[in-house]
Amino acid sequence: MGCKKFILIFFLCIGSSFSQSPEGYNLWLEYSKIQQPSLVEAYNDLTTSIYFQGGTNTLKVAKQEMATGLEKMLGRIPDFTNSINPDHTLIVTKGSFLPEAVIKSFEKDLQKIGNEGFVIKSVPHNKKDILVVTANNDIGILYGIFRLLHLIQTGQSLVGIKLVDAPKIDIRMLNHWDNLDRTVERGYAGFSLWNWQKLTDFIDPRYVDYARANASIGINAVSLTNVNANALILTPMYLEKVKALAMVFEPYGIKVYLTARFSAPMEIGGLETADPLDAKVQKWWNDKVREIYGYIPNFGGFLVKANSEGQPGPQNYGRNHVDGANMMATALEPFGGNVIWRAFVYSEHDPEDRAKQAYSEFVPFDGQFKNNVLVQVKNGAIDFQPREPFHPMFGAMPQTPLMMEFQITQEYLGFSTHLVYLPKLFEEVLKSDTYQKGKGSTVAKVVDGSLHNKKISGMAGVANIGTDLNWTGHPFAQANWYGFGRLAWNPDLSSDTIAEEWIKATYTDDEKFVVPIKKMMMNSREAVVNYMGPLGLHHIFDTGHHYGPGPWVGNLSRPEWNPIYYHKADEKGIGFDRTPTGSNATAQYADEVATIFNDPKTCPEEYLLWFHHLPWDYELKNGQTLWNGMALKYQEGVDQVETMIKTWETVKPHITQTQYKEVAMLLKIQLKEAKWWRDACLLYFQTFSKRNLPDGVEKPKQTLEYYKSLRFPFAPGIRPRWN
Ligand code: BDP
Repeated sequence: MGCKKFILIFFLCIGSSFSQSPEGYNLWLEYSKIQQPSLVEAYNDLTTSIYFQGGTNTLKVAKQEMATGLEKMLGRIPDFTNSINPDHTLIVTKGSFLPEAVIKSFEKDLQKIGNEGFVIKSVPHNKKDILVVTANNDIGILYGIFRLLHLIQTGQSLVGIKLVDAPKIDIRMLNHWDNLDRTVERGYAGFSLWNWQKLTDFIDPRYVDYARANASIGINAVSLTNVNANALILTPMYLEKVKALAMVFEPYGIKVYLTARFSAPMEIGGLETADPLDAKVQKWWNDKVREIYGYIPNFGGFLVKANSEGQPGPQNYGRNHVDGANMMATALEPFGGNVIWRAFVYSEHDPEDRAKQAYSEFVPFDGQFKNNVLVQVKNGAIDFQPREPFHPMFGAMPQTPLMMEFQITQEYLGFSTHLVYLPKLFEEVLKSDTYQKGKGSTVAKVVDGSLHNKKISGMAGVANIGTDLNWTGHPFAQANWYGFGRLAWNPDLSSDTIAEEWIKATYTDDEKFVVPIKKMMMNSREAVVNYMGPLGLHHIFDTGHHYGPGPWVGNLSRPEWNPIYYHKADEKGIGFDRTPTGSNATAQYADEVATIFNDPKTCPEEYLLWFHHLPWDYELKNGQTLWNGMALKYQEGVDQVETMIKTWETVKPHITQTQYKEVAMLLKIQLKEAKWWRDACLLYFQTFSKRNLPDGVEKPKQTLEYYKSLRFPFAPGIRPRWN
């Protein structure tokens, strides 16, 4: 596509992206009219005369965003000028163009904020206070504008403001598990946004809105395609299309990554091998990378799933992860690209506890990867469960940048019908102390690189975005996209703060809505843990699609795909012994952590059955037997959903009918499914415990046979076949 044509389409899209849209489409960028007259007046005073130093595409989109946002919120078209004059109330410009009179008050701030940070500060100028938004680079200005608009939308005072902010993590990335046929693996919000057939000529305005949403929370990288990759994405026909998307994203500071199928040299290159030590294979990757940069000069690099769940990789040729990753890193290095190599590996031929395998395979390679390789590690050692202890690899590879991989899409958390506020889960992991360099060695410090002075850092989230009108299926799942971005920007933020920001920007800042809804969101994660897998139970989902409970499943070809492998229930008790008397997975943690996990008396009860196989009569901290305590937890999860429903009813007056009804209906489904989980799991575990349900736990309405007979051949998100 010619550049001029592209720019024209691009700005047409920006225009159209702000038209009236169905509820939920605008995400946290609704820019609804500020109601309080005193606030409107104060914001109007500050934005009466705006000096906006424009120029580049990034600054153009920043200005456009500001114009739209201010007009919608304050009801007045803002007055921009591009030459400085004494009447200005707001100045937006890069640090190097700040007026002489104020430049001094920004010098120190600008030194602190790096390439992507920004400053929003009120300073005295010409006998009045003016507001200045500044940064070292254009992208910082865009981030600063988004933050300013957020502050206004959420009714915060700008008087005397001094906000100096910069991301703590370099690569803040969404991983889309989107297939070229537009199905989304583990996607519950419709089809893939990427309309490959219509690209390159048709640029869907949603691409722009997607980029706006990401930039507004600081996401600066996206991997477009499924980690179970199809090599065709690396062929010229698709690279043209990827280029069109990359050009839409570029002004928003977003780099495109692609998933690279390890066997691509054979599948699309006509070679007989994909052996990373073969000179022809190396040349193929070098040439391919050069070709990609010809299309996309700011290409980010490759995301690779290799030798995992049947995907090809270096081990097919007797080589290892270092050989594979470094081969690609060598090809990308001259262009500044990165390899993000996933550590999600486990093998059916390895009898070792699955929870131990990634650590065993990767940790010995510490220090051997090239500088532009990041190893991407899931938050826990199994697989995105409602609750897992932090992955033991965090902190254990001091010489290798470890990227965090969270799952925003709710594969194991009720799909897009369950309201679960995930930043609570993310925060729990990030705050966990690895003790790898003594007390205070949190996962957040490993991931942001500060614990071991890493040169590059990253956090990825498996996206929950699709073609649904509201992007994420469940309106509250938008908060998970939002919260992921905010934590990738600053992993030390609290999930509480993020929930409040999101509610205010998305719905209203009326405390009568904010307070109860924040409480509901904050409790929602524990509710899902309770009704799916309390006390450290994990991976007891039904096969393949992972929709609903299937703790009885034990007939799958690979042992570690069977729920019975994980809960190990028998007549004596339940749980996976990962202490030295069992798989000894605890030995992969620092001594301080292992000691706590090894003893059931000190092991936090939320991880009890993750690390211990305990008798049904084992006494919990609250004095209950394990069986009774577990049953009561399942009940508590159901009760918590009932409470969510009641809470939602109380806020009805504060939202529209449509908003109210949508969530009310979804909560009803959640309640039905929470009961399904409780009843199916308790009936099944009861066949081992041989004990009655304690008082307070509702009797199941169906038999175990009924729950076992349920089939869902068309549950969403499952791939029709493995690539
Ligand atoms: C599992 C998913 C599977 C993914 C895999 C991965 O069930 O669809 O391909 O993770 O992360 O949780 O590679």
